[in-house]
Amino acid sequence: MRIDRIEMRHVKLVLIAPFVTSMGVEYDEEHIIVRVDAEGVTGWGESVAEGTPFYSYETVQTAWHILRDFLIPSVLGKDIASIDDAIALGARVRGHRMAKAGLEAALWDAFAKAEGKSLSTLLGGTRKRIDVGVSIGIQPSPAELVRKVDGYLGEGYRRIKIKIAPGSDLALVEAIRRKHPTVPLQVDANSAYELSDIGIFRAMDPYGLLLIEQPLSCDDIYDHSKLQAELKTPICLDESIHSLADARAALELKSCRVINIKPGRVGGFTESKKIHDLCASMNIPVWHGGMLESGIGRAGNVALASLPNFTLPGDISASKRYYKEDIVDPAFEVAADGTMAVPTGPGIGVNVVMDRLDRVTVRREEFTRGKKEHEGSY
Ligand code: OSB
Ligand code: MG
Repeated sequence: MRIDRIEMRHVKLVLIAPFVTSMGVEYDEEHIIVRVDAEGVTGWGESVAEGTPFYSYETVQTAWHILRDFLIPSVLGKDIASIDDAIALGARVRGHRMAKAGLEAALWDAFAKAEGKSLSTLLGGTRKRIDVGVSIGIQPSPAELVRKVDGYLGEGYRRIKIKIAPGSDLALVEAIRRKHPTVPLQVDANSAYELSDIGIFRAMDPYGLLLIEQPLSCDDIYDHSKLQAELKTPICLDESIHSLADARAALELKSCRVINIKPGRVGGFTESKKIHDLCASMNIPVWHGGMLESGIGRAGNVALASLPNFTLPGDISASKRYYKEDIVDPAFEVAADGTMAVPTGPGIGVNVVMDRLDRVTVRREEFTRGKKEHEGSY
């Protein structure tokens, strides 16, 4: 498929409520939407690099630079026979996985549409519906958190994840467990603790959590193995896993018993599938993480989460949980049974609503056969 044109948009989406984690407060989400036009087909992808380097070292600005100056020129105007071809062309770029994943996602959508297949089918998905959970930011009080949990359980969500940070941890778990002794519950520390904080995790161990997500440093695998050896509760790694090699190291070292897959964090759907397959072969469950994506990124997440070893509910919630209005139609919805339909139409299976996309675009640049054609501010 000849890559005729690529467009990038820096978008800024206002969250319906601030999202508070151990990394700080987010009021809006900045991402890059990538559009690829190839032989009459249009593919869409979303790079989940954020406005700030607090979750990952990548930001919208670094991803923009890497896409504009290296990744887009590596494929533009070329005849790409497969996604693996495109990956090989950009492979000299080290790291910058969120930048790579945004372009790769747009190519997957374009290839799927060219073949008239859904992205789920092209990725090897086997489910028509996926189980979804919800990731709740740190609330002003345990009582407020329990109210939020009640609301989401009422909407059908199949599992609750709460963010924790030193000083806002055990009491939150206790408060939820008092009211909901058996509801599937997990915590996410986003790397806020050290091995010397093991007492907190020992104290959480009796509460039957599904897992403890990324308790220790974002680049650690070794200390997590020491922590996991002391706990009944499975550790799940998020930030520490950037590749198949990281996943293998973590599993061989027994640093975790579950892995959270986010295509942006690992460089795209192709690497995600490899991690999924490795975990399946080792009887390690995976689940799909989230980066507060718009409907474009969310569609890709839903498709990937339809693969068979995504056996735990993902951080893939309804569009309206994040944004007043999604930029795709139809918006993503959660049914009363806590499941979400996997789109069946070609590619991502949802339509990008152009006037809504225009309204959230703060910068746009387009490239045609290696030339920068237009750069504009909205
Ligand atoms: O650690 O999983 C995380 C959002 C931004 C950055 C990191 C994380 C998250 C979430 C939100 O937990 C998940 C979602 O999209 O619902
Ligand atoms: Mg996480």
